[in-house]
Amino acid sequence: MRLAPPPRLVDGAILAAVATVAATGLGTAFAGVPAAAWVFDLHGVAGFALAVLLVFKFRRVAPRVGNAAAWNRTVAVSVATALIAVAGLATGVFWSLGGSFTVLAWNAMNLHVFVGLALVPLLAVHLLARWRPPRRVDVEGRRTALQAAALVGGSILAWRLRGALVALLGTAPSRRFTGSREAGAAPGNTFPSTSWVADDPDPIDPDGWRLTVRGAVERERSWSLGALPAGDGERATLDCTSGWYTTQDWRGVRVGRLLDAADPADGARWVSFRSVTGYRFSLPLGEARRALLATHVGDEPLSHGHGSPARLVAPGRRGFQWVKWVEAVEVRETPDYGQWIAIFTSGFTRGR
Ligand SMILES: Nc1nc2c(c(=O)[nH]1)N[C@H]1C(S)=C(S)[C@@H](COP(=O)(O)O)O[C@H]1N2
Ligand SMILES: [Mo]
Repeated sequence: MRLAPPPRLVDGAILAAVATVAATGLGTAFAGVPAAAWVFDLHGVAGFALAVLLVFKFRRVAPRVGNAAAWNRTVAVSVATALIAVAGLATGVFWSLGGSFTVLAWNAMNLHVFVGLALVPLLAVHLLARWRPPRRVDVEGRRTALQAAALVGGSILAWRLRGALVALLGTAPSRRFTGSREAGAAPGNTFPSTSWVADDPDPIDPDGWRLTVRGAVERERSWSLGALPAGDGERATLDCTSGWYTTQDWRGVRVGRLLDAADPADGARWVSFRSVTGYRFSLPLGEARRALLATHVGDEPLSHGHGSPARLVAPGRRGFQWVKWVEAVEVRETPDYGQWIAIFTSGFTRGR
């Protein structure tokens, strides 16, 4: 006898699995400390569950897709959705097994993200045309509970076996809990240089550069590079969401010292770090105080590619938040929602 759970139950479970991989996939961009490792685990487990559910689904719909007479726009969207889902699973499994490849400028992890982002709208269109909610009869009974338990248990087991397999094969020996692999173990500027989207300013003349602390402060302050307080340092890991990391000794000035000099207003809650390019990102005030504005890495002055003259070092945050080429520190009373646009557009608008 073939195991064939009710179609609407399978479809409902697929929706739940996709919602989970989408939410946790986004969540990984904010998971930079080991305590957040569960986000990656949940992402992986939900991915395995999705793979199993898709086997049931594809077995059911294959005859319809194979029937050329039945093809229309709805079927086309459904097939595209299926292909994208499979591509997402394939790139995810491949990457998490320690594999890597590059097409044009993208590695498996980049492609996994693109495919994941494409899946959400495709699935939404597919659901608008096809969604039938599970009925009571679809979910009733002990059998459903057992199948759900088997699916979740099996997926957890598969995720753990995957971890064991990677360890056994040694395919990703330097991997962090984020899945990122070490790139550039040497101290100094030799690790890779990346930008979120096309951010690539001309080198900044250090003699003309000034750092300004402004916004919700009692006294706006600004320093030339030579006058900028120095002497603070920290060993911290830059972990890019495209899947690599480097651990370095960073040197510069603790942001709290700059803030003290400018005396944040009573209502100050957020600190936004602004690049000459318009790229910007903010941290809550307390965390910003502990962060470092680095001018040096591994005893070398930062190279242009790494954000010279100064870049944010925000331990525990993923790389995209480590703003490069910082020229202003803006103290704010409210969150800066515009940053979510700025990180995508700064490479095209030059920020001015
Ligand atoms: N101004 C600016 N800062 C930026 C970026 C950017 O595009 N523009 N990219 C971020 C991303 S995605 C990462 S991973 C790190 C990379 O730092 P690196 O080039 O020194 O390795 O810088 C971050 N800081
Ligand atoms: Mo990144």
